[in-house]
Amino acid sequence: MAYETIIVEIEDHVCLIRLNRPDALNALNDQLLKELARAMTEAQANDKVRCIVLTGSDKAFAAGADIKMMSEKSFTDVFTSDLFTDETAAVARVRKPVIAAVGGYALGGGCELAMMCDFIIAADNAKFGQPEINLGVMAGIGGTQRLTRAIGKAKAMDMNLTGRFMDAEEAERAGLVSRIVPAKELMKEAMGAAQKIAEKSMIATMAVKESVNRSFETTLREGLLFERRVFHSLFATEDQKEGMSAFMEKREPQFRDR
Ligand code: CO8
Repeated sequence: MAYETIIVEIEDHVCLIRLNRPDALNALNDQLLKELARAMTEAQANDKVRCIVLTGSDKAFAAGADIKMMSEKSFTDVFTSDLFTDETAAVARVRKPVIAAVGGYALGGGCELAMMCDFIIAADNAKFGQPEINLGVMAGIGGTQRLTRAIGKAKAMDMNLTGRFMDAEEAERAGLVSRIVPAKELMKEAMGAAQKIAEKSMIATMAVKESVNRSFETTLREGLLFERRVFHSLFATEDQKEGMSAFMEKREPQFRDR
């Protein structure tokens, strides 16, 4: 079934997913989140895809959950429907690496969606924020949890309590984004990073993702043990033999995900 609120392209093993509700600054509504969840699940299942890039427009990655859609909802509506829960879980569940390429506004659910990705590359015009407090509510899909882990309590409290926006430079200083580039180079940079990842052994890139994410869920001792066991297991792969042989033979490795 064709998508209406996102655009999906696959180029050189990279799946590019572009949020596409320009009239609403890519505000996240039911349809968009359902389509995004489907695209992510399909990218995970597609053998040709080795890395995913999620982006929006020059003006907005996403300006939050769709306020028009939410405005009439009651407690019972949101509590019983698990608003957005399944769809966003599908995004966070993808095991292949996912890069968020953020230009313009990443606010509320938009900032939370970017944080569900593995790392964020920001354009110099990017603005991050959790302005739900201005609407009489609060973040609901990670803005008090993932943001606090990413930038610490002081800044997370500041952002969530005041609703102020953080520009790209502050976001990089705070550890929310991994790199900043001029806005017109955003997609080149993000696709370049994705191509680099796509050239590696996907067994190894998926193992890295799982291991880094484990650090948020466990103690240091358990995390180190998990990391060591995953490291050991990579010695059962042909890609480990290929990678190390290629280094010694001074040639580029040809990984085959085996
Ligand atoms: N929802 C719906 N429509 C939106 C949204 C939004 N979040 N953001 C922008 N739009 C629409 C505007 O209504 C406008 O539409 P129209 O032309 O029909 O009036 C169009 O996009 C352009 O917006 P503006 O004219 O406002 O553009 P500006 O450049 O003047 O301002 C801003 C851009 C600053 C981004 C401004 O639009 C803004 O403040 N938007 C709202 C930001 C916000 O509050 N986001 C948080 C939303 S709540 C949320 O995300 C909760 C997530 C948790 C869900 C939990 C589920 C369990």
